[in-house]
Amino acid sequence: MAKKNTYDAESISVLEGLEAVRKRPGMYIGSVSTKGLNHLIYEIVDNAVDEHLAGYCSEIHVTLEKDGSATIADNGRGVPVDMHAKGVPAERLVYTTLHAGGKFDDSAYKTSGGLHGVGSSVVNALSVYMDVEISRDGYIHHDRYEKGNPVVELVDGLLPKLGKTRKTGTKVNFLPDGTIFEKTRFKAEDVKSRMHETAYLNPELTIVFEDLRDGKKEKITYHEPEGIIGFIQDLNGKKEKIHEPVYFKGTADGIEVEVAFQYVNEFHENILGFCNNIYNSEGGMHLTGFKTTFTTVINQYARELGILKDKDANFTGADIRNGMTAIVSIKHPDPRFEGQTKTKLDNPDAAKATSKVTGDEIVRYFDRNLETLKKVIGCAEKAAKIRKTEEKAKTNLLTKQKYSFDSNGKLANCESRDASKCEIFIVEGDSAGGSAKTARDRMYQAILPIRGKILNVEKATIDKVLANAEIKTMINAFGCGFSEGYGNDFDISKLRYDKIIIMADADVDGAHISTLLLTLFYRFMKELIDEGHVYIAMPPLYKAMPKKGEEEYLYDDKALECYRKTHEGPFTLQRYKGLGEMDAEQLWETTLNPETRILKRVEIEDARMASAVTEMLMGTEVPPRREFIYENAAEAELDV
Ligand code: TSJ
Repeated sequence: MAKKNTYDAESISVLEGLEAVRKRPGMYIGSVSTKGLNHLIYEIVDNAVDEHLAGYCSEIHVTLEKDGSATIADNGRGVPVDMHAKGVPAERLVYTTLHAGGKFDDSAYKTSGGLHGVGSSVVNALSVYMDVEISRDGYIHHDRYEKGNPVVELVDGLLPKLGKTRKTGTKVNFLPDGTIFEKTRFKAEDVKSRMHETAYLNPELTIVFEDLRDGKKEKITYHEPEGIIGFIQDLNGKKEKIHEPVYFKGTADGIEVEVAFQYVNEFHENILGFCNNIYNSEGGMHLTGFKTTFTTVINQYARELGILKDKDANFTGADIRNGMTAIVSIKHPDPRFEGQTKTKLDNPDAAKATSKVTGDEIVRYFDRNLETLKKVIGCAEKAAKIRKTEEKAKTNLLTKQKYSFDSNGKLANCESRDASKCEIFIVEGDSAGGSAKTARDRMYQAILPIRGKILNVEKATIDKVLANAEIKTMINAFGCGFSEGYGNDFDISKLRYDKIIIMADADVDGAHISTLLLTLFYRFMKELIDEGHVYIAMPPLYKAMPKKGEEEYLYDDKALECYRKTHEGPFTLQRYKGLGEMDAEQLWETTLNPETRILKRVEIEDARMASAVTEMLMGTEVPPRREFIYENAAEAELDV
């Protein structure tokens, strides 16, 4: 942006800055969906975490207030309120200047930082109001903003005082702007999960979460003195562990590296990267450094121990990480991010530092813990064996697959080849599939009926997965292949549909099918989810037919309750038990027609959740699976 060359250019650019945030919020917080909304809280919390990392704050309170606002309070030093060179309190600059944080940070080491280095000023700009109380120097100082603009009059250039206090700390209360966000209800589960994650990454910090909405008084304290070791144990849950968690930490080139890992008896890896306490869902250089060195070291050991003979090829990286759960957390003074969602750590020195610390520390550890080393190598041997068998199976199946595409009669494809407009509905059951084929918009909507329960892909090996007819049809139909531990043949640019819509009954079986499909996508086509192509259709639960007036479809019990309250006169209520009960016209109106249907986009927010999803989807119990589906379903949004 060109800077205006006038005497007050500085103040103009400040306003322009916040205006820009309101104009293009997505640029600053990723999206204006619930995910972006929750990020407002994380952004503020990250500031308080910075204060903790600076050594001054031990507690952070996060409260979802009755009125829909959020309050974040810490017991740090309090944001400086003294007059700044520009004639306003320092605090004003923090909240009105984009990226002001660093200016007041004398530690030169800004260890925390939001999604895109977003500041509290962004939260301010996107809030109806933001109320700030700073306890410091014996007083509670007060400031308030509306849509980013200060509304409190200064007293001799300083903030007014609300009273005296012996404490110190910063308290911020804000209400997100409903004209900017699609929805303004924070999602408690996501916030809790993120706070728990933050507690694991900061073992000396206590985070108190409270949800006071809907007459609730939920209060949870997160304190995890075991740090990332505790995180690993939590991630691994009830899985069968191969050894005790291994932990190490070290510093190289001014970059602090902390790692914990533990192998479980499973067929995949789960390695999470964090930089300055922020989860990097797309991974990055720190993971590269860790993986490369881990592979090299284990291969060296395997040769020294005679497990790999001269003639044997090395284990692949994926062999070695088979069954591994790991957290790689680094602190970098100047992190750069790239990737689709700007969550991939891009600093080459992060790879170097992680590599160095990992090399030094795992050798030190394994030299002293041969039993663990042998178990780890055992996992790699097992994986290598399976890989070799599967490589054969895969080549066989893929060549066969090419021919099976046309002969697969079940897919009723759409006519358009414009992927940006096409949708594919995966429909449970042949009867619903039949109605859907009649009802659909043939130009843009494809229907793929699937029968019964598809394979549980978490439990099956890759050749079984690929041998499953329905899964094969899906892979073929989507057109982008699939990826798994041993190779990445997935190419999202070839995706033939903008929306992949799961259409299942609103009952336990339906939830089970949705869950299995999500697991399949998550494991073999994760980018479909990451890039927001996967949706769940929300067929109505009821149809209300009043004696007088228009019929109305009701999509959940809340809607029914509301209908009962607002509707006068008698009406009959039809309850839909399944998609099969609807005729083609009803199906079109309620579930297929983009003008009237309700879709839920499937989003996976953070590390714990991504892991919990596979966990949940994998287990054998039914209740948590339902929870996953319905919890998301409750957030259904109109797709217009
Ligand atoms: F996001 C935010 F800015 F709104 C915010 C900041 C919200 C919350 C809940 C806390 C904070 C915050 C900032 N807590 N603690 C601080 N610390 C400082 O800003 C601070 C204090 C003293 C000094 C110093 O050098 O004396 C330096 C800084 C950065």
